[in-house]
This record gives sequence, structure tokens and C-alpha cells, in this order.
Amino acid sequence: MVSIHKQIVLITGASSGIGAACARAFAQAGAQLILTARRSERLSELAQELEHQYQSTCYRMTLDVRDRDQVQTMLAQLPPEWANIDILINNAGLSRGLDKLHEAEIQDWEEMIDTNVKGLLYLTRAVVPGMIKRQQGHVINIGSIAGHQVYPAGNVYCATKAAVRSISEGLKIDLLGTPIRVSSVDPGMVETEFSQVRFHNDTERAQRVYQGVIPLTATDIAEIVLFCATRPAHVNISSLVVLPTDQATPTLVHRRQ
Ligand code: NDP
Ligand code: 8X3
Repeated sequence: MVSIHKQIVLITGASSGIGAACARAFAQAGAQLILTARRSERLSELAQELEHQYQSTCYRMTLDVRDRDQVQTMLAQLPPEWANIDILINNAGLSRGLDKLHEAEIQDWEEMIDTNVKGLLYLTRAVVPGMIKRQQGHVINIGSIAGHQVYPAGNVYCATKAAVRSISEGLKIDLLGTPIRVSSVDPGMVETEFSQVRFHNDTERAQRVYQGVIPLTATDIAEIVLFCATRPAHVNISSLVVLPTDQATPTLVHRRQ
């Protein structure tokens, strides 16, 4: 395991779920964290927790990844001691709705495409040139099983995660010959606020997603992301699909009564 002590790690979507779990795992490993999301109160609470528990140094950045100008400005205005980002974890993302394509809300598509694809691209475009200049860096994208297999009514969400998969592949190819690594961690069912967001705060429907199943936890994924980041420099975990044991495909799930 290679130390990431004092490395600067920018995590998008750190206010919840997998992003918050990554923040905890990387803080415990001694990294310095740039925590970003839209909900600033959540970021403040998390930063306080990490500062208290791990004596971490955190920089909070209230950021909507869909806002290209905001991404560019806020990244360009980072204080010099935070500007040299070593690890970018592109985690911010969401699904909206689970509807047949011809019946879905177009606004839901806009939100998914703007966040999962364009937001990830904006961050990557802003951060990677510095990595190339410094000849050091690692981009870790959170994809999904949905990027590998399409499921009924998953249409646009699956398309965004297939796009993430292609972007990870493309970036890896474009960075060949540099020491910069690109990894994609692609989970199946993880119990977070994901389904709550997907179903527009229909809590009962969200809970049914995980009924009778032992899903992955955000911490399970964070440990894997940390594993990717702590391999020796010549090792790149290129793409990794991780499912609960109770899940074989997006739709084949073993449920206990
Ligand atoms: P959560 O809903 O718990 O977390 C999503 C995070 O993304 C939040 O911190 C949210 O912060 C942030 N986010 C959403 N939209 C924006 C935006 N426009 N700008 C900035 N941040 C944003 O879900 P998960 O932790 O499960 O999701 C994290 C990633 O994992 C997503 O990319 C998701 O697609 C992926 N994934 C999830 C799986 C699951 O089963 N849970 C399985 C496979 C992949 P805020 O609202 O404060 O801005
Ligand atoms: C989240 C997992 O199967 O709901 O990406 O698409 S799934």
C-alpha cells in the first residue's frame, strides 16, 4: 500500500453516500480533502467530523457541478496550498425517475446528463491539465453496473453511466505516456440516498429497492476507491465492477422474504 498522507483529494458529491464515505476513508488515510457538493451545511458538518476524528485539513467548496463557469472559477481560485490536486474522485451523480423513455420527464434527463456526464467532464477538464503539468495524478470515476448493462426503464441513467465508462476509457488512452492513472469503480446496489433522489423523495418506494437484500454500503465502495488510490504508481485499477452478493445483474436480485 502506497501512502496518500498529505495528498490533496477533491471529492465531488461529498455531502452524502459514497462521496461522504470516501471523505472518511481518505481522511483516515491522512489525505487533505477538498469537499464539494451543493449542500454546504452537510459539508461543514462532515469537515468538522473529519477535523475532530482524524485531525484532517478540509477545504469546503459549495459547488454545483452542472455550472460550468462556477466549476472553472472555483477551481481556478483555489488557494495555492490547495491547488495541486493529486486525486480527483468524480462521484457526484444521480438518477431521476425510472420511467419508460417515451413517458419520462425530460427535465429528469437534463438533470442526469448535466450532472453525471457534463459535470464530470467539467471537473476533469479543470483538474487534469495541472496533473499533467506536475506529472502526477489519479482520476477515479464512480460509474455503475448501469454503464455495463441496461435495465428496463433505466434508459437515460444507464446511458449516462455508459458515457462515464467511455470517458474513463478515453481519458486513460489520452493520458497514456503520462504517469496519471484513470480508474472507474462501478457499483451495483449501494444503500445511500440514491433511491430517495431517484424517486423524488418517495421514501417507501426507495426503501423497497433494498427490501430483503443485503446491499453494498457506501463504506464498501469507499474502501475500494481507497484501494485503487493506494496501489503502487505502476498499477492502475482500470475498471472494477462490484456487486452485492445478492445481485447478479441490475435486475437479477436475490430477495429474502
Ligand atoms: P447520494 O444521493 O447519497 O449522493 C449523491 C451525491 O452527489 C450527493 O453528495 C449530492 O450532493 C451530489 N450531487 C448530486 N448532484 C450534484 C450537483 N449538481 N452538483 C454537485 N453535487 C451533486 O448517492 P450515492 O452516494 O449513491 O451516489 C454517488 C455516485 O454513485 C453517483 O454517481 C451514483 O450514480 C453512483 N452510483 C450509486 C449506486 C447506488 O446504488 N447508490 C450504484 C452505482 C453507482 P448535493 O445534493 O449536496 O449537491
Ligand atoms: C446505481 C445502480 O442498478 O440502480 O447506479 O442503476 S442501478
